[in-house]
Amino acid sequence: MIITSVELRQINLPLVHPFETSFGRTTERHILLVRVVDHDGVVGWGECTAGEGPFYSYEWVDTAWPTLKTYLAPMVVGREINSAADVWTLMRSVRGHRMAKAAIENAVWDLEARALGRALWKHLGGVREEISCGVSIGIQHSPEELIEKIEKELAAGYQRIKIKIKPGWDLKIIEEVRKRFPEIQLMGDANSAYTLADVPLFREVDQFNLMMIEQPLAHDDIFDHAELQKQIKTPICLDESIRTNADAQHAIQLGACQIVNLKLGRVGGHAQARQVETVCRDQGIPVWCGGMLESGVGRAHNIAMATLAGFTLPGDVSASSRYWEEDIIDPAVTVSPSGTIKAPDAPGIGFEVNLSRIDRLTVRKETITKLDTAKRL
Ligand code: OSB
Ligand code: MG
Repeated sequence: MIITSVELRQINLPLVHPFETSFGRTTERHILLVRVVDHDGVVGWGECTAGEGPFYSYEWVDTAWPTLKTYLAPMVVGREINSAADVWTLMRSVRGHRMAKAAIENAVWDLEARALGRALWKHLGGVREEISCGVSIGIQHSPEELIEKIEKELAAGYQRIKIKIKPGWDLKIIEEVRKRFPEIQLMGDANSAYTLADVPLFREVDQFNLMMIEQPLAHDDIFDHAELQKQIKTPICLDESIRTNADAQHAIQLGACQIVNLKLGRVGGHAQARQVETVCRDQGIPVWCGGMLESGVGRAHNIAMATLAGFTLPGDVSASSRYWEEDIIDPAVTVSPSGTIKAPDAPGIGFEVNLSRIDRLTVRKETITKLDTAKRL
């Protein structure tokens, strides 16, 4: 196939409820969408999971945009591509910027699957027709508010509850939630808010039987997590620290984690995600699908990824209505009363992308074609 154009768009989409983590609060998402078109006019969509600022990772919308425009899109446009799995290689001279790379590569995966008339999840090698879902609940104003939210999500059927923690919103909160819900699958996500000086705190957390504690220490650390894991019983799950399959290999080998949160954008797209999934599965490390407050396009890609064999735990992929008044795909993503999402049968990501709604939400747009590429390179 030959990609004839790459269109970048930014849409701004307010969240139904603000989302607060140890690194900040988000009220409106700035979402970078990528639309690719091939020589037959087949279209594919990808979403960049970079945030509104460089807080979860150094990547954010304003690093991803120029990286895509000036470097990544010109590397892909006009080239003969055998398969979407080869897009990564075309972009290999760019270091890092995995969320930007994932946005364009995933768009090509969607396009390729549509051209073949196949559901993306099947094209990727997925093995399950429905995925298990949990929710990630941000830091609230009070424990009562948190407990109320948990009640609501459990009633909706979600299989696992993740609460965000930070210094001052940790042990006491976990204790209260556990007291109220003694049996549920419960976990905490610290987003790197702690250090090894907090070992005593995590030893206290051990008594509350959490499924796992996610990314307690530095965003780029593996070594200290291994030290912490030696001193606590609660399984450590790594998120931010796992950017490559080598990271996953090293973390597993060192004993830095027993579980991996796999995020499609963080690792650089479907081809890289499959490699991380393979490394983990080969070594008996369960993975689950992380979320980045995605719009429907990114959510649909997450659903496809989460059908791979290694995704044996409920992920942070939940219903569109938890995030948006109205999603940009049709139908919106819905969750069954038993907390599952059915992988769609339609070609590509399997949802219709609502272009007229996207047009209305677009705050900037740029198209890279072969002509521009010839000028630039
Ligand atoms: O650490 O998993 C995280 C959202 C933004 C950035 C980082 C994280 C999250 C979430 C939300 O936990 C998951 C979701 O519901 O999309
Ligand atoms: Mg996390």
